[in-house]
Amino acid sequence: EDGVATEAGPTPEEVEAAKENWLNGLKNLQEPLPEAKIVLPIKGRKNMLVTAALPYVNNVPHLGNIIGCVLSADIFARYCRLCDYNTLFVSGTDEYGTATETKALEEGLTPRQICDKYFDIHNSVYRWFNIGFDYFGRTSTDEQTLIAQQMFLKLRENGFISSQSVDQLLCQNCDRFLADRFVEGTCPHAGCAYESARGDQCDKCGKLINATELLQPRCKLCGHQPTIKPSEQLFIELGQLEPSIRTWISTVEKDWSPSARAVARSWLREPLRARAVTRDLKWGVPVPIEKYSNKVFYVWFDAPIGYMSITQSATKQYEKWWKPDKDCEVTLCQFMAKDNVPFHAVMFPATLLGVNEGHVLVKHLYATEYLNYEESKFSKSRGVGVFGTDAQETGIPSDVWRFYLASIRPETSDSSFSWTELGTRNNSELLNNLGNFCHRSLSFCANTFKGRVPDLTLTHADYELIALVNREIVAYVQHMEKGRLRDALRHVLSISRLGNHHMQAEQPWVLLKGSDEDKERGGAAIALCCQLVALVCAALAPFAPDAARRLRAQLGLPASALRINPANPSLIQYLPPGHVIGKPEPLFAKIEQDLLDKLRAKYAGTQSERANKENGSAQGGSNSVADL
Ligand code: MET
Repeated sequence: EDGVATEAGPTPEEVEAAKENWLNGLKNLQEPLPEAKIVLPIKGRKNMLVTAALPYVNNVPHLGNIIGCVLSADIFARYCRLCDYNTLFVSGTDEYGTATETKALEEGLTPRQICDKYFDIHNSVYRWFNIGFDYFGRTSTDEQTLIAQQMFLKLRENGFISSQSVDQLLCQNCDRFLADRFVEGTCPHAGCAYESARGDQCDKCGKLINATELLQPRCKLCGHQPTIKPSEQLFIELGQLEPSIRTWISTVEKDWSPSARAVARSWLREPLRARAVTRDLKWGVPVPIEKYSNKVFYVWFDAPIGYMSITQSATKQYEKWWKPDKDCEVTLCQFMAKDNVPFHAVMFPATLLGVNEGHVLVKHLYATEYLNYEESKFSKSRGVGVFGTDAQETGIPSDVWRFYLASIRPETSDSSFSWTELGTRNNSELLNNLGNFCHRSLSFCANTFKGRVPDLTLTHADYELIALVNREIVAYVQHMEKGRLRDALRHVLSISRLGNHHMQAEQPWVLLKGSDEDKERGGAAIALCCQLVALVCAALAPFAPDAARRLRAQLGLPASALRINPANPSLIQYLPPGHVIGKPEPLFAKIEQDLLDKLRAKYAGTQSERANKENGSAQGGSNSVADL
C-alpha cells in the first residue's frame, strides 16, 4: 500500500473547495501567536499542554523509550505549533525512588550525583534528537517538594488518606527497609521458582510479587536475610474516589489511543483498592507530617506531580496551565508507553480529583505498545539494542532516526526496529520519493528561472491535482489530531508522490524547449511543484525538523510562512507571486548496505558483550564500566 488516500478522482465539490482555498486560504489562517519567552495560556486560543512521560533518570534511554515518550510528544507538539495552537511542551527526568538509590550504590555515588550525571546524559541525547521541549526539567527540585506536599495535605484534608500497618522486609545488617528493588529471592509463583526474582516483579515469569512473599529473601546490598517488620504507611483511598474516576473516564476515553483505553478498562474491571503512597526510603519527597517524617512519597505518587512542578520551573506560574481560569481552556495531551497508562489514567487523575481544586485532567492519553530490537527485546538492564548515545555515533542524521522511528511507531501493536528497514525507508522514501521531488522542483526553478518562481495560472486539471493533495493533508491532520503519528507520516509521503507524478506527467524539461505556450505550461508545472514542496516542508517539519529547516531556507521562506489551517487543511499560496527561492541542495543521502551490515554487527548482543569484544581487540585494556 502506498498510502495515497486517492482511489476515485476528485469530485466537483472537492475541486471547488481546492480553488477557494487556493485563492483565499492564506487570509483564513489564524492571527499568528505573539512571540513569548514564557508560554502561558491565552484566552480565545486553543491551548495545548503536551507532556512526555518523565524518563527514569538512572540509565541511558534506548530507541524504544525515545519513540515511546519524548519523540512522539515532540512530533505532536511541533504539529500543534504548525497549526498555531498555543503550545507548552514539558518533560523531565523522574529522579526519586529505589531505582536511583540502587544505581547510586552500584556506582558508588550519592543519589544526587547519579541524578546529575544521568540528567546530563538524557538532556544531551534529547538535544541530539532535536526534541524541542519548551522546558526539560527534573523532579528532585524544591518546586516538586512544595507542590507534592501541598497536594498530599489537601488530599488528607479532604479525607482521602488513611494509614495502615504493612509487613515489610527489614535488613538489620544495613538498618534499612528493603523496598521493591533492594531485595532478591526465589519467586513464590508456582512452577517458576526463579532464584533471582526482584522484590516487586519476577523477571522470569513476569508476575508481580509482594516482597514479603519471596522465598529465601536476601538483601541486595549485603546478602543477609531480612526479617519481617511491620511499618505504618499512608494510603490513598482509591475506593472512595472510584465513582468520580469512573464517571470522568467514561467521558474522555473516546479521545485516548486504543491501547490506553484497553489498559484503563482492564484496571477498572476490579474495584479500586487503597494504595500506599509512602515508602521507607530516604531519596524522595519527605512526607510533611511529623509522625511520618522519616518516610518519603512513593515515586509513582510524586512523579506525575512532576509535570506540574516542571511547568512551575518553566513558567513560575504553573497554575495558569494546570488550574486555568474558567474562560481559558487548556487541553492536556500526554504521551507514554503502555506500562505507564494505569498511573496516568487512574492514579494521577484520582489524586487530582481528590484534591478537588479544578485541575486539568488528561484529555488525550496517547500510549504506544513496545518496540522490539531486530528479533529480540530492547533491554536497559541487559543492554540489548540501540541506545540514544549509540544513535549519535552511527553517523546517520537524527532526522533519519526520527523519521524511521515514527514510521514504525508501535501504535496498534508491538513493532520491530530493523537495520535493513531503516536503510530502505531512508533510501526509498526520504531520498527517492520526498527528497528527490523537492530537489528536482527547486533545481528547475533555480536553474531555469534564476530562482524566481514562474507565474502560475491554474487550470482545471491543476485544481484536480490540488484536490487530491488536499485529501492527503486532510487525512494528515485527522491522524495527527488523534495521535496517530505514523499514519499521518504516510500522507506526507503521498503528497510528494503526487508531486512526482505531476512532474512526470507534465515533463517540464520537454515543455521548456517547446513553443511559447509550452514554455508557459512548463513554468506553471514547476511553480505548482514548488508550492507543493512548501506544503511538504510544513507537513514534514514535525518529523524531520532539521531537514525541514534546511528546505525552508532553500525555499527562501521565514518559519512563520509555513503553517497549516487545521480547520480547513489544504494547499495555499505559500510562495507569493514573484517569490525568489534560495539555493537548492540535496536533503538526504543514501545509506549503503555496507554501513547497515557493519552497524548490525556492531550492535549485536548486549552492551557488556560489546565492551568485552572491544577490550579484547584493545589487548585486554580494562576499566570498561560494563566490566565493573
Ligand atoms: N519514570 C517513569 C518511566 O520511565 C514514567 C513517569 S511519568 C510521570 O516509566
